[in-house]
Amino acid sequence: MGKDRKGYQRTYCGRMDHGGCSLLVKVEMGKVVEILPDGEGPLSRGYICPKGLASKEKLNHPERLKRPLLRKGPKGRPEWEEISWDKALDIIEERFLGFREKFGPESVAFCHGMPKGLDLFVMIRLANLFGSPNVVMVQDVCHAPREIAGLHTCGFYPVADLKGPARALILWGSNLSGTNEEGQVFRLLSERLKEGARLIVVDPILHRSYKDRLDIFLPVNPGSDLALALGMINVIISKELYDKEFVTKWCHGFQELKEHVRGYVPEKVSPIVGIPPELIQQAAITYATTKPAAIVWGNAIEQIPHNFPTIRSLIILMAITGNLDIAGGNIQPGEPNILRPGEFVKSRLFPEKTKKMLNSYYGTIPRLMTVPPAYFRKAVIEGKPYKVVGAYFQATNPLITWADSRLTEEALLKLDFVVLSDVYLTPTALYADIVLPAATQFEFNDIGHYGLGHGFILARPKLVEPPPHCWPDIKILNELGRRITDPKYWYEDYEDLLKEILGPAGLTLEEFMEVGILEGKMDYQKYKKRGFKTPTGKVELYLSRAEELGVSPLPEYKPVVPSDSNYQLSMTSMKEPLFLHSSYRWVPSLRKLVTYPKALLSPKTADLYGVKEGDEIIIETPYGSITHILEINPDLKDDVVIVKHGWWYPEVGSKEGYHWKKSNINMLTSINILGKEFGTPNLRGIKCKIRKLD
Ligand SMILES: Nc1nc2c(c(=O)[nH]1)N[C@H]1C(S)=C(S)[C@@H](COP(=O)(O)OP(=O)(O)OC[C@H]3O[C@@H](n4cnc5c(=O)[nH]c(N)nc54)[C@H](O)[C@@H]3O)O[C@H]1N2
Ligand SMILES: Nc1nc2c(c(=O)[nH]1)N[C@H]1C(S)=C(S)[C@@H](COP(=O)(O)OP(=O)(O)OC[C@H]3O[C@@H](n4cnc5c(=O)[nH]c(N)nc54)[C@H](O)[C@@H]3O)O[C@H]1N2
Ligand code: SF4
Ligand SMILES: [Mo]
Repeated sequence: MGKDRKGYQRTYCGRMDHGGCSLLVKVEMGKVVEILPDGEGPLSRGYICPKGLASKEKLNHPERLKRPLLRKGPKGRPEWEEISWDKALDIIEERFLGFREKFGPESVAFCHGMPKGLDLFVMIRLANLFGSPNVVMVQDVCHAPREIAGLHTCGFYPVADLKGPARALILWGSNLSGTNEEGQVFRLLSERLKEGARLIVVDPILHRSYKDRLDIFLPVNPGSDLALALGMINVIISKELYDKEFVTKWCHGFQELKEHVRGYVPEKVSPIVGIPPELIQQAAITYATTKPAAIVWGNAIEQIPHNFPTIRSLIILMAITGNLDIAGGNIQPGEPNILRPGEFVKSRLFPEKTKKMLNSYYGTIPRLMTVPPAYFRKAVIEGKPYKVVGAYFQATNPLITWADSRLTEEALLKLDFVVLSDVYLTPTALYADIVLPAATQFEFNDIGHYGLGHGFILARPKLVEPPPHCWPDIKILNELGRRITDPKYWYEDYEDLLKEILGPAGLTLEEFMEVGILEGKMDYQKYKKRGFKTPTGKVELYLSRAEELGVSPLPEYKPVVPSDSNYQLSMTSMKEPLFLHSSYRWVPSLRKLVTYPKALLSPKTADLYGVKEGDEIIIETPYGSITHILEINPDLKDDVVIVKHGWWYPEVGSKEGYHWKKSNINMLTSINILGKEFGTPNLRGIKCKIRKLD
């Protein structure tokens, strides 16, 4: 990477979504003054979004956190005293070691939001060395279901090969143009479409970016994707469109599957999913007969309690059509030759971890490596299965982002001691005892995409100094590690942690920052040599270990939410394309583009409820109510409300608690129904009603 184009330096975008676009950054007088797209970016090829362009505004924001803060008033109130780093670390050390002594190491939880950089893995290392099995993460609604359902079904996590020669693509509950989900920058999908690949969209809404390039739109009822997939499997098998050779040689339980899906003919599935049977047939035929084809999947398939069978049904589609592990299908990218995450986090020093994790008491599925937030809060509030009294939150805003914000508030109030690191004071930070000011993208050397299964890691070099008292999370954790765990696993200089990872590649940190990207070797159809990594060595259409895992061997559709005549609409969510979750509503140029939280309705549904574009509407579920501004969208299915996720109001100020309840979608969600496998609550397809605010 290094210097390029007359004083611009190259880096990869980070901490604005999963990251991946290459940026050219101009630094003057120690400040980032300009960011441009980089035409030579291997993933983005000249693409950049407004978030990437605006990322420099975070650095010099007047209200950025600049000093460690110690609580002086009651929780929820912004009453603080500025303290030194030494004092902050002394207090954290004393409290965490005190808890370990009194209640055991598991009484301290380490909580992380969306993975942003190497800090997540350093946090897991700290938790392991401290002896706490409880790293709490949003993985219950984000990626763990896909990865682990993949491991149990075909032995790997199958991601769409957008660099390959796909001739058909299904965007299944993924808004790639707005989210660049799974590190798949939208530019790659656009290139495949330009080459003539066919496009099928499965989503209650048809976003503008796909309209001109679309072949088939399946406007699915929120939460019913499993029924749709089973209907498509039925069509593919009954019309004998499956890949007979692959199925015979490499699939376990095809006969059982064939019998099982007889019950899911398109006519029967149609009223559940709200799509005409002919369209289900047409989509199934297109996908099965246009090879290679890839499914690009998003959060919608996993933010539901029945995510395990839903994801399995999609992997079954990939398998029976012969699209698994082929170029242009759904693949397992090879990883670059770097230190493996398990070694980096020192998991071998904590062999009893999985047995001790809070979720193991609820019988979640093996291989889930982080604790679902639902079980963490139950432990804090009820003391079951054991007490959790301390927590360290890093790069997360759970009061807004975890399902059931009321329960999160209760847990935050109940915890004896809360530490939180962020770049800005958030609603959650108002409940912390100590707030730590973090350095962020551009201000320290970081590695992007490590351990995410995307087949590459990206260099994010330090380009400017952070404000004098802001520390990179990696440095904070390194210092804490030296104090509360065996110091021999930590360093004088926290950058040695990055060097550990690069060791096997034979690269120094400087060399890696120069190279920019390390990619694994692409190798298809690996199963031909060594089979699939499952108990039967085949893709398990029928799960051979179902009984032992306590799950059904074939994906079965059962409605999750009973119908309720008081709540006739179905609510679901999507991300704001111009913000990351709850982050950056305080970045001026982005906020100018999206001033209010908006909820979407179709014209017909809006008419039915007597509401107009621009009205402030109340959205109510059995769990709570919030308001959003109404936007009417003709491409949204009737009777569905899409509510944008992540809203609070930084401009209102911390004294007013940022009005964090007012428009926060997770005031409308609950953990009363949780999926057994991953402890996932329902975020897609929640019964609700709306009315105009008087
Ligand atoms: N209803 C509903 N709920 C959802 C979702 C949904 O679709 N619907 N989506 C879910 C998903 S997929 C996810 S991943 C989660 C996300 O949940 P979170 O990860 O909790 O959400 P973020 O808003 O990304 O929180 C990140 C915080 O990190 C801070 N931050 C940014 N950079 C840094 C840094 O360098 N260091 C530190 N210490 N902090 C930093 C930001 O300021 C922000 O406050 O939300 C989940 N919740
Ligand atoms: N701009 C931006 N980019 C992001 C993020 C962000 O917050 N903002 N977050 C990052 C993270 S952590 C993640 S996990 C990814 C998520 O990336 P995506 O999965 O693409 O994100 P979402 O917007 O949650 O959902 C995608 C689509 O699902 C549709 N949908 C809603 N309910 C259903 C349903 O029941 N079935 C189907 N089939 N579709 C449904 C929505 O209308 C939306 O178009 O994005 C990453 N990138
Ligand atoms: S799409 Fe994502 S990686 Fe690309 S510039 Fe925008 S925020 Fe950064
Ligand atoms: Mo996510």
